[in-house]
Amino acid sequence: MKNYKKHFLRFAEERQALKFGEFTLKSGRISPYFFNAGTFYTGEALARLGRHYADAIVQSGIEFDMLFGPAYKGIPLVAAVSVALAEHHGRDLPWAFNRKEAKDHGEGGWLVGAPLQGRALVIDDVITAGTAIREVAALFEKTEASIAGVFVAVDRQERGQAATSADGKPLSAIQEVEQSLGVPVRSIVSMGDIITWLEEQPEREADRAAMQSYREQYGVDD
Ligand code: OMP
Repeated sequence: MKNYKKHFLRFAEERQALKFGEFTLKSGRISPYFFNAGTFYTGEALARLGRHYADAIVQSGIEFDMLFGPAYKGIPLVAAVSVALAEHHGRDLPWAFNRKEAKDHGEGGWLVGAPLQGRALVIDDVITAGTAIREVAALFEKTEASIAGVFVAVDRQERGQAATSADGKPLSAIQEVEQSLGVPVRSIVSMGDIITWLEEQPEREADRAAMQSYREQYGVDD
């Protein structure tokens, strides 16, 4: 596993963003781990998080003209990533986010920030079933802009609703989104990375075993 992934996992655990235990997901599944992007709530933590995303985004090679953060969790993330790309990678790009409730006074509308133009990289926290990201795709249909790709912190690599690959294997929710939207979806780390990281720490065998059995029940392979 690459060093930047390890650094990110250590940082996420330090901030208690990554936790092991028993958590009920939006899907109703009971998960042995949870990633909560809401815990990066100091200036320093958010700045570091932004740098982690920015480094991984640059490494991914995805090409884009602007950044977009879906309400609500994507809003601080897209701001932090925009700052990190400008300060650490010399890429000063426009960024925008949506309101969940469109405003009917003042400047009005559902979009805040840069006009949606060109290829937008969507920044979000986690994809489990892909529901949230499909809502973003519906928003983009009303605009001239296109989605260049989606970048999240954690790909949970859970099985999607129905689709299978050409060889009949189940697709993950992210793979389903990639197929239906026709864009790359990338993450800083995946569930597979978290398992590998736990394997390297023998004292954490119980967490690793719980992760593995969840993966066998709901997951897809790397
Ligand atoms: P989907 O819309 O099903 O892809 O779920 C993504 C959302 O689930 C995230 O935006 C969170 O609200 C929530 N979530 C987490 O934040 N962290 C997790 O580890 C798991 C979930 C989840 O409920 O699946």
